[in-house]
Amino acid sequence: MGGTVLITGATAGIGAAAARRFAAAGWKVIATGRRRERLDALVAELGADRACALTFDIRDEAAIDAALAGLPDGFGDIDVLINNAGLALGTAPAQEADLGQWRQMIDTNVTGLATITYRLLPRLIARRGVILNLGSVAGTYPYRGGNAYGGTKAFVRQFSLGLRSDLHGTGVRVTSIEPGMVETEFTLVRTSGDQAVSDALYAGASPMTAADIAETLYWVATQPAHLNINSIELMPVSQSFAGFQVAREG
Ligand code: NDP
Ligand code: 8X3
Repeated sequence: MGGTVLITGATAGIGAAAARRFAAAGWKVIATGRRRERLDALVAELGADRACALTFDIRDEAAIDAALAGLPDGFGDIDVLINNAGLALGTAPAQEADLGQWRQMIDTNVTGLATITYRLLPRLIARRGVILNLGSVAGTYPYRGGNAYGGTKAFVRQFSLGLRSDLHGTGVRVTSIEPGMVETEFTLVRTSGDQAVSDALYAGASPMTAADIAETLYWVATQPAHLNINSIELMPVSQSFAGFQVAREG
């Protein structure tokens, strides 16, 4: 059972958990990210016959191309693409935000995701494969400080639906996976390494775990070939919605 899955952002969090979940079920895993030492450790853990690493920054189109051209023998027939690499940077309102951080989120979460998807489409079509895109509840529900991050995830959701339409008749399945709060390095990255803020956010909230999302990814990827899950939104029980706000004069 199983095929070959390429997971972007497999050095941490959801991507690393997905690599372990698919490998445990007998899949071959192509793990990608920027941090080479983490990818090497993951490959050593999963076994070099089961896993390989491609080190690149997903914002770098030439690096993506070079990495894919260097795929080792036995890993070229990609059945599942998990577009997971991504990040949020900052929590400031738009008028106080850092434009460089907005650009990095857009370049990573939007342009990088679209680029690697485009490059892998021929292989995925040839395999009647599966594309799983990591969106977020932030792409549907606005919250203060979510600005550009939420915008990138709205792109992921709509891009996923558009791919479904374009790939009609190819047998390729596409799903937008839209989690709420998952405890990973996400908040550490968002706060430029503030462990105390990250710990405080998750404390007492029983957030979802990376393994929860990995299980969902695995479940979606292994549905029968005639069945497409268009989107999945999932949250910890402790997280829900707040209302509108009204600014009054005077
Ligand atoms: P982590 O910070 O734990 O992992 C993020 C991964 O993305 C890392 O492996 C990182 O690898 C990779 N990545 C980031 N920037 C780049 C880049 N420029 N090039 C290549 N890889 C990159 O976060 P999560 O596991 O939580 O996040 C995974 C996905 O899930 C993201 O798309 C995120 O938006 C989404 N998500 C997360 C939620 C959460 O609450 N945690 C909720 C909803 C969605 P490296 O740094 O080694 O390059
Ligand atoms: C991040 C989800 O709930 O932290 O994508 O905004 S949340």
